[in-house]
Order: sequence, then C-alpha cells, then structure tokens
Amino acid sequence: MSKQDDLSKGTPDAPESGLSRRRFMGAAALAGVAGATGLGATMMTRESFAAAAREAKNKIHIEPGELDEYYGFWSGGHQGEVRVLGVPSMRELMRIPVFNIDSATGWGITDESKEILGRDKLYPNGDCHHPHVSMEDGRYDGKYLFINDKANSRIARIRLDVFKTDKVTHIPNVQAIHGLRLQKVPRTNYVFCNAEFVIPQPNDGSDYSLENSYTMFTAVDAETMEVAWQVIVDGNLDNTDADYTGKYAASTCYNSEKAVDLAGTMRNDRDWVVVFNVERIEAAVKAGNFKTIGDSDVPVVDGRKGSTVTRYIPVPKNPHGLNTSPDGKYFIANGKLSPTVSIIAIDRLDDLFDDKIGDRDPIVAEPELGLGPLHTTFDGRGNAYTTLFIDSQVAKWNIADAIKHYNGEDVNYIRQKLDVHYQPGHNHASLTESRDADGKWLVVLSKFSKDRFLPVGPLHAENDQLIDISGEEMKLVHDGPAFAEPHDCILVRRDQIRTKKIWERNDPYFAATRAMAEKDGVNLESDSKVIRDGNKVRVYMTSVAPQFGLLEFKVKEGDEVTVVVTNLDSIEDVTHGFCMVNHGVSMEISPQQTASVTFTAGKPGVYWYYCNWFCHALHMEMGGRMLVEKA
Ligand code: K7E
Ligand code: CUA
Ligand code: CA
Repeated sequence: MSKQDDLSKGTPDAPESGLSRRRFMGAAALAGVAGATGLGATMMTRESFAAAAREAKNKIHIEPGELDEYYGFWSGGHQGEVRVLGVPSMRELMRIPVFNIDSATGWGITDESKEILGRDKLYPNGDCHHPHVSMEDGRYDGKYLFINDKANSRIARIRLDVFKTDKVTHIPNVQAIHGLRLQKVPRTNYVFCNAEFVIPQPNDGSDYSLENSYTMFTAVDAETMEVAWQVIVDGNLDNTDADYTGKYAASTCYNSEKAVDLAGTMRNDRDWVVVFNVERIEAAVKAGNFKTIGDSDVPVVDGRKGSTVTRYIPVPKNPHGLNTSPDGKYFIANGKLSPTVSIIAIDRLDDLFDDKIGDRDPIVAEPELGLGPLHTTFDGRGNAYTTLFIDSQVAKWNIADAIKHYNGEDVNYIRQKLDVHYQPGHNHASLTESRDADGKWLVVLSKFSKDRFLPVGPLHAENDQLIDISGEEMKLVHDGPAFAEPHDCILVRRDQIRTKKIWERNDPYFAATRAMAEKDGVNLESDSKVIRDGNKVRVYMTSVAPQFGLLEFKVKEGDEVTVVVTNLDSIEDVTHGFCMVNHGVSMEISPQQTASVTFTAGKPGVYWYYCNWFCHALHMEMGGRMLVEKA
C-alpha cells in the first residue's frame, strides 16, 4: 500500500474498509473516461497528518456563546431553499425558503410570499444551485443574495437585512436557468443567467426541429429584477462568471453539438467558452439591433457565431465550472471530460473582440490536474483549488507556475492533492469571488458521503467538508452532512452582513397588506376587527405575547377569509405564529411584522387557531376560535 493510498482514508482513524470503497467509487466513476494522470501530490506521514489535523480542529471549535467569523450561504439544490451556516463551526443558523413551500414560516402559504412568487405560477418546487452576494467595486456589499432555479427557469433575490426572499423573476424565452453570477464592477447592476437547454423559438408547438432551437444568456437588472436583455448563443450554456472591469462575462458550453442524447453531447473534441461583451450588447439594444419573441418584450440580441457581441473560445470537450480569479486576470474553464483547466487571460479579450488575435490566443495555459475537474476557487495568494470529481480530490495548484509550464519551463505547478469524501462538485474558498479573497477556509461540496455518517437508509446525506487552507498544506478539519443537494455555497465575512433585529413598521415587505388595511380603515398598530366585503372577510388582529387581539371571529362556510396579524411585540426573538387548525394555514409573524394569509372557511363548526412559534411561558394558551356558520 502506497502512502497515497494510506491517506485516501482521509483521517488516520478511518476504518480500513474505507479504502476499498474509495477504489470502487473511483473505478465506477472512471468508466467511459480514458487515461489517468500521475501528477505528484504532496505526501504526508500518518503522524504529521494527525498532528496537523488536531491543530486545525482547534481552530474550528467555536465555544458555546461565541460567534463564527463567516456567514456561509448554501444552496438547497432541488430542495429549493437557501441555508445559512456559521463558518468555521459549520453550525446551521437559518433556512431561507425560496422556491419551496415552508410550513414553519408560511412561505408559499402567506399572501406576501404568493405575491412575490407570482400568483399565476405557484410552482411547489425549485432547483437552486448558485448563491451569490451582491457587490460594490468587486467586494461583497451584503445587500442581496441571488440564486437560480433550474427547475422552473426563475431567479430569486434574498434581502440580507431580514434574510427573506423579496423578488422572484421568471425568465422568458428559455428553459432551465443554471449558471448564475453577478456583475462585480462597478457594482452588481446585472445578474447574469445561463439557460441550459435549447428549445424551439418560439416554443409554441409550431416547430420541433433542432435547427430553430437555441438558448440564451440573460441579464436581469439587480435592483428592479426585470429582465434587461437576452443574447442568443450557439450551443448551450452551463456555468458563468463576470470579470473585474464590468465589461465581460463568460460561460461554458458543453453541448456545442446541440445533441439531445448523451453520446451526441460528447461528439466534438472541443466545445467552447462564450465571452459576452456587455458594452457591445448594451449598445446593440440602444441602437435597436434586437428582436422580441412571442409575448415577451425583452430585447433579444443575436450573439451567435459571427456576431460582434460575443466570441467563442474553443476549449476541451464538455467544460463545466467557470471561475474568475480574484486578481481579475483570468477566467478559468474547468475541463470535466478533460483532465485540464483552460486559463483565459482577460486582458487579451479586447484584442479578441477586435479580431487582432485568433480564437485560441487568449488561452495562456491548460494545466493537467487530474480526472474530472469541475470547479475552481482561489486563496488570493496566487493558488487555485480545483475539484476532481472522478479522483475524489482537491488539487491545489499555482496559476503563475502553470503558465510558466505551458511556456515550456520545467516547473511543477501542483502544490498538493487532498482526498475528499467523495466525488466533489463545487468548492469555495472564503471571500473568493471578491477582491478580498483571504485564503483561510475552503468548503468542498461532495456528492457522496458513503460511510462517513451513521446510516440512514438508501438515501444518503451529502458531505460538505471544511478544509483549512491558511497554511502551505490543506488540512481537512470537518465533515458536514447536508440534505439534498447544496451544489454551491458562498462565504462572506460576518461584518459584511448587517441584519435588522426586528422589522421596521414601514417595511416594503408588507406594504401591500398595509395599503389594504388603510382602505378598510384599519390601523394595523392598534386595531383588531373584522371587515366583511361580500363573501370576502378580512380579519385584522394584533398579537402581543401571549395573546391575539381577537379571541374569536365569525365567518360563513365558503367565505374567502384573509387573516392579517400584526406582531406588536418589539422584543428581539419574540416571534409569534398563526396556525388555523384543519385549514392548512400557518405563518410566522416576527417582532413588528405584519403577515397575512387567505383561505376558504371550511364546514360549519368551531376551529381553533393558535400560536405555533414558542413565544412565552403561556404560549400554549395563545389561541382563539373561528366560528363558521352555515352559508
Ligand atoms: Cu452542480 Cu454549479 Cu449546477 Cu457544478 S453545478 S457540480
Ligand atoms: Cu405567540 Cu407563541
Ligand atoms: Ca460537447
């Protein structure tokens, strides 16, 4: 057994059987991909590994009552939410429902959330992958978090002062928003969204042919959340990132073949990275060089090959992640089916767009890293960290040395390879998408956990591993089980997020509910009363622990009942709930918040409502009765 094999068990205490499972996984994942790389990895003895791991583990122990240094925002994958973790403790702090329906907070149940989700398209599911925090001059400004929904072609914005989703935008003309990134400079004016699947244009059943099928790159105005413009591309779009000048964004394409079958998507030796020239696209829109499609009035610019607004850089087949280095110099496209990554020099893109250089000339290196490179992240000290899905490793490598090697110098650019458990997708270093990349922590999001946790049946947790990258060597310090399926996360310094402790009464989140109350002559801050309007009944009540403003109200069977609760408590943490028994109604009302919910009154009889967020010693006693009479 080689030292490399010995280390593959991850920790010195891991059971012997871990090795055979690793080998099995590796062999299974390798099927269909030829060749292996034998690049030198840093070797450590069992003893030095154990000592290093012990030292690093002390760093992640956050004493009870102490606070973490970073907020981590995790996507919830096809579970549809965003999760907030403290890093380095990896303690889960909060969940933010986005595309899912949430019983605890009433997301997808309350009137406010339905309005945000769009009443005509209340999908019960979502598939979020890529959470990103808004920026000002290439630094996180802590205002918003944006995230995609691949399942229903949407994007959402979360306010980071209250940790609530406040806007959801349905992207027209495309299917499956996958890659999502933000403009970094001068600030996040645009949210860039990649649509993955090609569809007929227009997609109205008049034509099913692939010739008239294509997909688009979309820019959404980050403030209004309205779609600014779209660009038609050749091939498909996978992941994307933006540069530090505000001029360029780039996306990987794995399906230049426009195939609809697996073998077809791997036919070409090379696919490409599409580079978008934001200035030229804006100019085209301004000059009226666009069309609109169907009933959407979004300007659609043609960016297919030969267009002035895009360039197509050939890279090895089926690339996946696209990552901008924090020094602003490079776009890095991750090879997936190729053991390499392609390093694109951003300062050569002006010449590429002016046709002064060839389409492969912006590539300054294509270092070989190992099998299945998916995503790359950075420590701000010139090193990159790339996940190797098939090898179940993270490769730490030096960008400058990789470029020297490409130019014929005899240097080893690989710094270390670390086993992770198992099959990693994204990895993400602290502050890595900003100029402040600080090279302290690395999170590796592994798709398989195998034997790392107590067994829980056929469905396994995933494994988000925390790695200390502050020194020369990467040190694995924590295994974090996660429910399906956090593709990606982002780590933000805690001082970059400024949250409100309680709601402000004039918050736009419930402005529409306030307007409705004003029309009814109701003062939300003091009144508890019932307004009948035909078969619609609006029930307004306050809540002060441990009592609702109304002990009972009467409605008729089949009435459309809207209950509006205003929490007058202003003490931090005193959140109330409103749950109407046997009506599928439940919601959160945090201090100084107003929330409302609309439902149809059931069969005649008595229905209790109660507070379902523990708020007081007499929380159990906080309730009332809805009396439903015969219609
Ligand atoms: Cu899973 Cu970023 Cu959608 Cu790669 S993506 S792994
Ligand atoms: Cu109010 Cu529990
Ligand atoms: Ca391909």
